[in-house]
Amino acid sequence: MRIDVVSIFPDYFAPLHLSLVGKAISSGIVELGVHDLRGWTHDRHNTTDDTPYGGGAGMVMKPEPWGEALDALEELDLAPMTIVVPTPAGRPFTQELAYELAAKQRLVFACGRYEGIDQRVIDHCVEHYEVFEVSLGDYVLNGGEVASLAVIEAVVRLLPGVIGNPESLAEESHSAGNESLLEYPNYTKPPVWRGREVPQVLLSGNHGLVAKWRREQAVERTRRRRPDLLTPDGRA
Ligand code: 6GU
Repeated sequence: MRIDVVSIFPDYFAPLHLSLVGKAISSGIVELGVHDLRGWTHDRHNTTDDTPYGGGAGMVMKPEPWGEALDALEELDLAPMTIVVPTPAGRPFTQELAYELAAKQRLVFACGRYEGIDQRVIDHCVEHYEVFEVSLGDYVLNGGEVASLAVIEAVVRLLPGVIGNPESLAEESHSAGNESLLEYPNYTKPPVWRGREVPQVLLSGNHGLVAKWRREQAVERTRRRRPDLLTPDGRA
C-alpha cells in the first residue's frame, strides 16, 4: 500500500518509523511519503491559512496550496488516490472503516489545522477522487495529524504480513467476527502478583470453561462500559 500524508507539521509523522508500522515500511509492505504543505506555497511567508469569509473565530486553510499538493501527488502516477480527511465533522472512524481503507491501493491523508480546509478543496476532491472524511470521536484535536497517525496505525496493522498471528486480529474488540463485544481481560505469569491471583479458571486447562468465562467477562465489561454496543435487551 502507498500512503501519502500532507501536513504543515511533517515532523508529527516521524513515529511511523517505529514498531509495527515502521517494520511495514522497512519491509516494503507500506511505502510512505510525508509532504510539507508549505512546499506548495509561493509567498515569502509560506502562508497556508487566511481569515474566514463571513467572519468568525479562527483561520481557514487556503485552497491553492492544497490544489497544487493534490495535483503533484496525482502526477506521481502511482495508483488511484483515496483521500482521507480527518475532521471532527467527519463520519465516525470504526474498525469496519479501517478494513475498508486497508483494501485500497493508495491513501492520501490531508491534514487540516485551524478551523479546517476551504470547503472547495473537499468538493474538488469528491469530484476527482474517492474521499473519506473521518472523525476519531466527539472531542476536538488541534489538527488532523494525530488523527491520521491513529487511522494509519489501525489500517496498516490489517495489511497482510504486518501482524505475525492474524488470528489475534479476529479476537480483538470491535472486530466483525466478535459480535462487537469488548475484549475480555488478559493475564500472564506470575500466577500471583502483589497478592492478586490470576482467575482460577484460566489455570484449569479446561478450554470450554475458559471460553465460557471469557465470553461472560466480555459481555459484562461491554454492558458496563459500552451498553450502546449491546442490543436493547442487553444481550450480546
Ligand atoms: Cl479526525 N480531527 C480533529 N481535528 N479533531 C478530532 C478528530 C479529527 N476526531 C476527533 N477530534
